[in-house]
Amino acid sequence: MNHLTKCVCILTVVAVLFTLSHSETPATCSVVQGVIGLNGRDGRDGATGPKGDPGMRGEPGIPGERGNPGLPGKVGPKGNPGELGNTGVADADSAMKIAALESQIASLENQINWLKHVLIFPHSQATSGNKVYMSIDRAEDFSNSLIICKMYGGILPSPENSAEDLAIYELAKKTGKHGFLGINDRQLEGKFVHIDGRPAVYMNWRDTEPNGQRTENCVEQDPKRRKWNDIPCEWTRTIMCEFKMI
Ligand code: FUC
Ligand code: CA
Repeated sequence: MNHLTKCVCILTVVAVLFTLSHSETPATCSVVQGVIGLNGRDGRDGATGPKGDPGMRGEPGIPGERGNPGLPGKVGPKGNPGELGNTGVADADSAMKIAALESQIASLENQINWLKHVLIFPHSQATSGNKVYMSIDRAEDFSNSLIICKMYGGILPSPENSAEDLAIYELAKKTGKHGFLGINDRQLEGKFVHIDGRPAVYMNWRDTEPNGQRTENCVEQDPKRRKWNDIPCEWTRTIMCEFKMI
């Protein structure tokens, strides 16, 4: 049965019932065709559905930073007392051995220095007593010559007597060049002193020297005449150095 037919039948039944209730005569079922009704309204929305399931568990968090290191442990217990020392005789023995070794080391150091000097100053050598004079084939002013001699553990030649002056002259003769002595009057005009400030007692001036007054405060050895002359310290001269051997 379609929708329209259903409505017609319902209206018919209603009409019959209405007629029966308002008539005194026995009811006779006569079918009357009614007017087609309008469409009904849409039905109301259904009730809200049940609550959904909870979501999935989240990912675990990133691990935190490492904590600070703990404090150092407590100080350990005090150590046991040391063993008894050797007897006095053994100590003295060791001290003597150490002294002997130290002396040997000093001697070896001296020999090594000597070899170094021979290698560094191969050109010319001259000796007087324990002093050795050597030259380098290079010309410098007084200050630089002094620095270079010091660098190798020496000084500029500073003769204390005739023998030493002779040895320095022999060296100058070998090089054929004038060379500075350490003796100078840079500090006080006319007062000639050694590098360490001691007054020069032995001197070997050429006639009329020293004559430089304020302008010539350094001294050169003459390679031909074995005599000294005062000259300006700024002039350059072939380097001669003096080394003391033990
Ligand atoms: C020689 C010396 C002078 C001066 C001069 C620079 O001529 O005789 O005294 O030292 O060098
Ligand atoms: Ca002079």
